[in-house]
Amino acid sequence: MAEVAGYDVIGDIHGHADELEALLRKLDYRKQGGTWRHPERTAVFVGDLIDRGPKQLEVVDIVRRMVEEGHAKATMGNHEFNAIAWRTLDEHGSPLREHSKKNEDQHAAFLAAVDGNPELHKDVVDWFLTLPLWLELDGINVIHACWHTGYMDRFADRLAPGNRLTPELMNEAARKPAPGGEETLFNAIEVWLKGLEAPLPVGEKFNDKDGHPRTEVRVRWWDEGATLYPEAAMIEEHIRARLPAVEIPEAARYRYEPQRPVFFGHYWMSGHPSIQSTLAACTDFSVAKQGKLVAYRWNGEQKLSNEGFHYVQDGRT
Ligand SMILES: [Mn+2]
Repeated sequence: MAEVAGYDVIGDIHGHADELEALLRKLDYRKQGGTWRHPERTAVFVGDLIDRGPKQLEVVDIVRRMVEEGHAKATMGNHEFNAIAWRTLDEHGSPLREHSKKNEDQHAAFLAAVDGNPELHKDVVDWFLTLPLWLELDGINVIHACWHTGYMDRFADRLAPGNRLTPELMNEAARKPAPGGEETLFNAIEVWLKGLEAPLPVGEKFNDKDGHPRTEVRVRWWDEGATLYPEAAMIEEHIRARLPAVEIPEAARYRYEPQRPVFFGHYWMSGHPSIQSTLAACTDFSVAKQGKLVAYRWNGEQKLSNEGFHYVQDGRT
């Protein structure tokens, strides 16, 4: 039998180091010389290591050691992207991500963890910038939110080797282009790291989980059959129930074409871990909202199944 790489794809951690260590232990990883490792397998992190949870730097340390010593790979989440933009200055000396109350609240747990230690803050954020935006591994694709080949075809050439951002690219990636202007790396990052969204029909709006008003809704990009708002919207049930049964715009429709499994996180799933389709699996089951920290243990199968999921909850296996 040909040797197949074994990957354990691990969902959004958001500062929950105890759950991460419990999950790694459950997957037969062991800590040796300060680094978690498995003798045969590689862990793959989908991003969103930070914000919200109680052990920000502990999570970064665990993952970074694994990556640097070759026991794991990791892609960038929107929270790492925002952390870079928070402390990167534009040509006028203003931060690329505005230091507003809302943005500060979202980043508070991480900022508290690096408070008083600007060198550590810089070191961690510099490492975030080395994380690839997506990974094409031996047999699987991995990205934080949405594998969008259209944007990859358009913008991959501009990225640093390994699909990485640079300080120069951050200027473009973090700044919204003028309305009606040509799309930039900003638009691609929005989709890759935050997901494909559709504007709601005129007059519709809702409040998100943090109470912020939204007029756009995330769509189930992995489901090519979902073309009407109530089918496509990733939204709480009571809001979905009142969405009009009209088609989402063409630009918000997308079909995942690569014939290999794709793993992602980001979507705050709840309940028992299950795949989206035999080619698509979300590994974010909301550990930061009393949910589960989830891994999909991939052994080379071309069709994913719910049997692949392993998880911990509240640090318990
Ligand atoms: Mn995310």
